[in-house]
Amino acid sequence: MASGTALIYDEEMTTHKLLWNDPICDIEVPERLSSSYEQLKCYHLVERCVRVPAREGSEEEILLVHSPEHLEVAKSTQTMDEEELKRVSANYDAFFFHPSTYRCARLAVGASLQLVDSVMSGKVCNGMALVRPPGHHSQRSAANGFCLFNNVAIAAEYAKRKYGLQRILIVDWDVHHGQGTQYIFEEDPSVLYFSWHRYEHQKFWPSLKESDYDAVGLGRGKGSNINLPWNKVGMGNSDYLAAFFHVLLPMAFEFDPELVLVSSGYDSGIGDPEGQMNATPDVFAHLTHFLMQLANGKLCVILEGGYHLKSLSESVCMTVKTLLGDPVPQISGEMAPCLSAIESIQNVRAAHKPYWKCLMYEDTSFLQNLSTKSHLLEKANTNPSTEHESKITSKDEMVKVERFLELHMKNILFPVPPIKTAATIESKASAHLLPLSIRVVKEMDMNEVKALVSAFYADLVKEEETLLSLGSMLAVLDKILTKQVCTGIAESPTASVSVAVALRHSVRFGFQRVLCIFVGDREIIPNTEDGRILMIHVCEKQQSEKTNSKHYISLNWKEGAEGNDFFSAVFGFILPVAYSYQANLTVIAVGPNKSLGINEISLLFGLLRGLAESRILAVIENTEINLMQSVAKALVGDPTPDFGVYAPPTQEKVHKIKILRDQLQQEWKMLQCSVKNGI
Ligand code: Q9C
Ligand code: ZN
Repeated sequence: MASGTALIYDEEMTTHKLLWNDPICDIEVPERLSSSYEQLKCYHLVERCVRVPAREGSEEEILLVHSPEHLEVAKSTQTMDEEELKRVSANYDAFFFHPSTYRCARLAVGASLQLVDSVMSGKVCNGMALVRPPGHHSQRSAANGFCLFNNVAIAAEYAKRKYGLQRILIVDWDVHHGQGTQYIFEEDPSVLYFSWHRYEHQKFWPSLKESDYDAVGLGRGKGSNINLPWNKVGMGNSDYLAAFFHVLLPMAFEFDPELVLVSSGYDSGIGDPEGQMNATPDVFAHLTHFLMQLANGKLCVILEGGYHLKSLSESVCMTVKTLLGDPVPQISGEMAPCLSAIESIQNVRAAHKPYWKCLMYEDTSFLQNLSTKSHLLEKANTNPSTEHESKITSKDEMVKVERFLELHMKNILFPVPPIKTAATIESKASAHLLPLSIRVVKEMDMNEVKALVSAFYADLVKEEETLLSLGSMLAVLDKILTKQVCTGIAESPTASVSVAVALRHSVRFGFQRVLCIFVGDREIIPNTEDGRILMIHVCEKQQSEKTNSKHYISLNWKEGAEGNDFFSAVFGFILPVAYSYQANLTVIAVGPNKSLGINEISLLFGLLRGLAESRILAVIENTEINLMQSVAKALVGDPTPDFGVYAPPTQEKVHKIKILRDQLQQEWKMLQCSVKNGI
């Protein structure tokens, strides 16, 4: 299996620059590239990547997407003087030519294709290309919005031709709408294009009607264009995560891409003068981490916008660090999407209902209440408790942002040891099946175990076998609690006993919020009343008399025969609750009568590595060798296995999730994805 992260950077792409005065274009500076690269060096990330050289994209490659006329105009600018360059530039909306622009744009295309080749050939698993000029506004016959050739669109077309790919996902997290990319693929069902963008009811550039949520694609491409317009500035981490949970991820997993390309603009990050949004650099680690769970990990990140140099470069570092497999930082800020974001999410889900099985039971009755489109809602959002503060405009605010980035990011980004996984291997048989990077630790001393356990579960001390397994679980857990490793696996003859002890021990050790996902039947129900434990119990039938309380949630779920309707539970419920809770340790346990398959459980592990700084304790009943192996792989960061043909969720299951959501969304706010039901 492929491993490693490619990094592509060529200093020559800093030679493209603005030669005259133009307040619209003067933010697209060469330092965007050089300062990002310097920051990567500073955090020692460059040396951990596989260096891949850029190359020039060929004319033939550019013509995959652009017209010969467009190519000729671009080519002709190489020998022009400043006056001529200015004249040609004026033919386009927000673009400038420099004599080196053509060469740089060809390098930007070539760099993107080198990245695709590195990933598709298996030389690396994923990677990032730092390129200028950017691409996503560029159209078949026009430069636009600082973009000459559409790097990502060419990369997608190239991957389709050269590798015969049938499904490519493009995620455009730049704060502007990549209308160029939309136009190129709007009739093409083999490319799923997702873009969120500052829109403000069409007031924000490029101010197009076709950037709204009802532009879903054309002809055979209907349903393969997803626009999520942001109608307010100030969107932050929770709004972006909600967009992933409730829009992108369910659709992306249903689509099941063979390759994921990111139009990676960081003008959607805090401090950016164009975007005016509030998302911090660490959110990009989470977005990257989610996308790494698709397409067997084949992920190509290609730079687009980003105009606040510090915010841009820190965000680039977060992205690359995550591609390398480092622990995902804990996200900052309150976890609740704002009303305007929820409204946009609800609208795009409704618009796509006809095209996606994951949305087939979506309630769209609210549509009748909207006399026309969303601009009527503009005034309706007055609930201050769920609204973000308005834009950052003052110098003071900018200084605050700078200081925040300076302090906050240093903490997160300074060399953290890569994820290490601890295990005590009981059965010799399983040892050779586990990844080599797993560190085997010694079991805890029996007397120590007895002393520890008797403090909260006195009865357990009597059984020798139980004590033995607790000894190995506690040894692993201690390595996690003391931050010597990130993740760990413990085998146990009785998962529910081990989990009960693990939870109590972690809380006693000082962890304030421990999330436990328990799959299967269980005997001991730990006390969750103090709120320091949040239990999500996934089992076939509700077991205890304990009804749903704030901190004990029973998710009665039996995987269908077809096998992957678990997505709706994961994205629609488990992840939103988990992110709302902001745990600092995750315990995932699999007991008897597990109601989920191995793939579902692996996915759960892969996704939950995004939480609690990737600290996870896995407790697995020791009869399950195959499961152990899959879980170990997921813990060390191997990509989630393929799910095969998409099986839609049943109405009954979707309904179940909806009921839970209605019941719990006041408490766990990331569950919100529609504006009715008491918000
Ligand atoms: N009144 C990228 O981020 N702004 N391009 C034009 C005209 C152009 C952004 C404003 C912004 C282009 C790649
Ligand atoms: Zn942009």
